[in-house]
Amino acid sequence: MSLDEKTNNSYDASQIQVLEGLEAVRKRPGMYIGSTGPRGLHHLVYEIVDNSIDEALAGYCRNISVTIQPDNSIKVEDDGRGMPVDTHPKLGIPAVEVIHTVLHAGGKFGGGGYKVSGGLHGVGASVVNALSKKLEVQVKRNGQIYRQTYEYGKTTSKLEVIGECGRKTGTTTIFWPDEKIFHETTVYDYGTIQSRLRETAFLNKGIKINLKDERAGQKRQETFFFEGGIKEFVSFLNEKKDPIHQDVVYFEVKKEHHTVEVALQYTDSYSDLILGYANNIHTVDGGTHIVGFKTALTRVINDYGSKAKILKDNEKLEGDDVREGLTAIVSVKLEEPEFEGQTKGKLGNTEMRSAVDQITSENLMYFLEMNPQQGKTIVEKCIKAARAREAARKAKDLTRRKGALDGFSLPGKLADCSEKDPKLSEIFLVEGDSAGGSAKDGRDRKRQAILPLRGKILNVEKARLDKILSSEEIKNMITAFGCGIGEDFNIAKLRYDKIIIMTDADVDGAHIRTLLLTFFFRYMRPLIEEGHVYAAQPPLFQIKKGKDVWYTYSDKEQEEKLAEVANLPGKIDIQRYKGLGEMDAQQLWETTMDYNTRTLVQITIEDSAQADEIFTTLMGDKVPPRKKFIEENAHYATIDA
Ligand code: 28F
Repeated sequence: MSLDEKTNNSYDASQIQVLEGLEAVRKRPGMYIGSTGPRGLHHLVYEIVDNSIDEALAGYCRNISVTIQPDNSIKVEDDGRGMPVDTHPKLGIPAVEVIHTVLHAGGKFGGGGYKVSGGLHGVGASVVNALSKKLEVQVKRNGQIYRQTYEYGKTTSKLEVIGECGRKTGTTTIFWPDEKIFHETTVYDYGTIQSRLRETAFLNKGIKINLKDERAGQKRQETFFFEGGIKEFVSFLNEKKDPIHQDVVYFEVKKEHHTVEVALQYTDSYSDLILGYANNIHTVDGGTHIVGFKTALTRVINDYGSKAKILKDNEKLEGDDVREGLTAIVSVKLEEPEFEGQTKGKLGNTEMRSAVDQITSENLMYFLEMNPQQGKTIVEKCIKAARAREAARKAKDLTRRKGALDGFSLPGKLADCSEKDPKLSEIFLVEGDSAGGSAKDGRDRKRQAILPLRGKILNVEKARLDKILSSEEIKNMITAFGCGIGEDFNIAKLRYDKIIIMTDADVDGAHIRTLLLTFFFRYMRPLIEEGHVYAAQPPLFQIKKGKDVWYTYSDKEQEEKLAEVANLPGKIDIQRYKGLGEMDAQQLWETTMDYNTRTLVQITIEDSAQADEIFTTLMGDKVPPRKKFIEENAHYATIDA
């Protein structure tokens, strides 16, 4: 059937394809944007911005602006060439309409540059359109301003010229997310968009990205523009650390089918932060580019160290030694990236391993030879790390010989549970011996183990592994959990499904919880990543009236409960709990440990770079950044925790 025979109530193949495509997106949005929670909501922004980034990487766009509008709609503008508006030869509709209504259309493969921004390979516009209750696109091209509108992905107006624009060109997209899809929330979070746009600007040097919030009471705006790209990204990540050498090592090598860009700088910290990207997508699970980088790093530091006579011939530095205190960004851009793993967070292209290895080897060796003073400082830092690792290994072997660290003899303070299946058992880390005693008496002995912690544990942010392993509390936890530490860590050996931190609901309790989380984040990160770590929520108050007893867990709940019981008979008695130790075993069980009545808060990491920054700021040894962080975030730490 030719197009002109089409009547307006009949569908030809392409219209049916359009409807099916967008229906598919609306039926299973998670398949296209990961989730329909806040992360999926923010993914809509990234998809549209990626299209502008592609236009910038093609060399036609210099400025991108993102605006959160008062009604929580998002406006993205770029000054690229403007989406094409000519009529599609087969479909008989404008190209801009095809891009917004046909799934898997708009992919910008072929032609000069290769599409490098992440996400759905340019199909983002049609997915965002399908998941928006309204979307408007304006194109400045050929001296005219074109406009078209859609609702739930379906065209609601013909492409029309609404004005003139002289020589200006570009694309502007405004979309209103569909609350029927994003039922959890359609409210955008400035900080989330801010950190993503900042990261995007770091990864694409020279592109100016403006962010503006126009919502009442939170109006603000800022611009991200980094000529130095990932070199400035490393400096940004190291702002709250102490670099041990002057320059950020930086090199970029463009080959015919891929580009490799690396920036790195060592600090006096004991942990490493290595962020990998492929086509601007953060490869959270690493991949071939990261393997290649790490292999080259270890080889070059050893080769340079022995060539410069800083390393003795028998001294050999291991991977962990050369990564201690390292902040590095490895960003690769390639035509056909292969993402692997459950969350597609791992780069699979085998050619990138050797490519990154070879480029890093040549350029890092060149930097060290041209900067011998900085080279010496770096190698000496790695040697110190190696010596500490040796000391830690001796400490582990020593304690292992005494049988304290291996899995067979558990620490005396641990009241273990009788259940042997890790999936069914949980361990409470309890602050203080008295609360520990009540927890032991009140618990479910079959499935609940108790490990009392005496006061504050060591702040691992400021200590090396050998010192950490000299702390009894730390050793007890390592033994009790059964899954080792650092590079020996093996989550498969974890002896409990839940690790529940139970501390007083006061400042000291919060400090102990933070110290524990710092230890887990630095030395047992998969515990948090796989959702095994929880915080118990003890009650703040007990209300007694006659023979009735209630427990409340926040000031707000306390007020509500008092109002609720106000006109019940009998004298009221209110007890504010200063600490866990004020509860007897029965109360502790009922309020905080009983599976049916307790509240547990699961600890998660949204963004590892951000988490690294927070632990460095809060637990590191630079006071000004900590003071600033606490001032800026104190309002989150309400009493109604
Ligand atoms: C606010 C969001 O989406 N900007 C875009 C362009 C420019 C071209 C283009 C986009 C379909 C398959 C080519 C213009 N002139 N901002 C944006 N700017 N898409 S999306 O073409 C998509 C076509 O490949 C463009 C010449 N070539 C490309």
